[in-house]
Amino acid sequence: MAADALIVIDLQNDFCPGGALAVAGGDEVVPLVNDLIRNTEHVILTQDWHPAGHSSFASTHHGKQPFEAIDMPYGTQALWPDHCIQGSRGADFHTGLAWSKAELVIRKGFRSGIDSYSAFFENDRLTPTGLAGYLRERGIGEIMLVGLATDFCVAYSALDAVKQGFATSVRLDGCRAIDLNGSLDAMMGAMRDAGVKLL
Ligand code: VGL
Ligand code: ZN
Repeated sequence: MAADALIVIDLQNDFCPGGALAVAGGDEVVPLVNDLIRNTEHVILTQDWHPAGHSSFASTHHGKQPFEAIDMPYGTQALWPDHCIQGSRGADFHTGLAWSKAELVIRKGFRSGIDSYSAFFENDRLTPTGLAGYLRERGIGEIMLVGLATDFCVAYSALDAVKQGFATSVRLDGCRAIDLNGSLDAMMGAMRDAGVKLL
């Protein structure tokens, strides 16, 4: 049976080939995601949405390169190329994505000093985006996740979703990974252990 809601994570130009933080094959998932959109009652999108000079950008930190890490007050933060800057073309949804059915777009990562991988909580794991409340208030209990990237925003969202009590599945063929320092294996294991249904 289809989930009540499909949550499409960060299917944006900057995460697709040619984008600033391109995920290999990121654009390949679009046809499947569009099918799932068509066949799911409620559709929610997330949009990575950073101000220029965001603290997750390597360029913000003197002497740091993309894919290095720094210590932030809330823990370790990976550093990325500048990406998904608010209002830029890179932050737009992939042109082929059938986004217009979406009932909600959750923007995240808009605070300069903190990143947000998960659709539910910022990277301090404490500051809510409002998505859990939205789903509960609408009586949505079962969700399916697809999008980019498997081992960052999709996995963090899935882990928070189960923690928040939602029956959560990830359609892996609707996702593509960054795989930084073994992150894909680590996050697949974490999702499995947490009770995320991996399809
Ligand atoms: C993401 C790194 C930085 C993601 C977003 O969507 O997985 N990864 N910002
Ligand atoms: Zn980001």
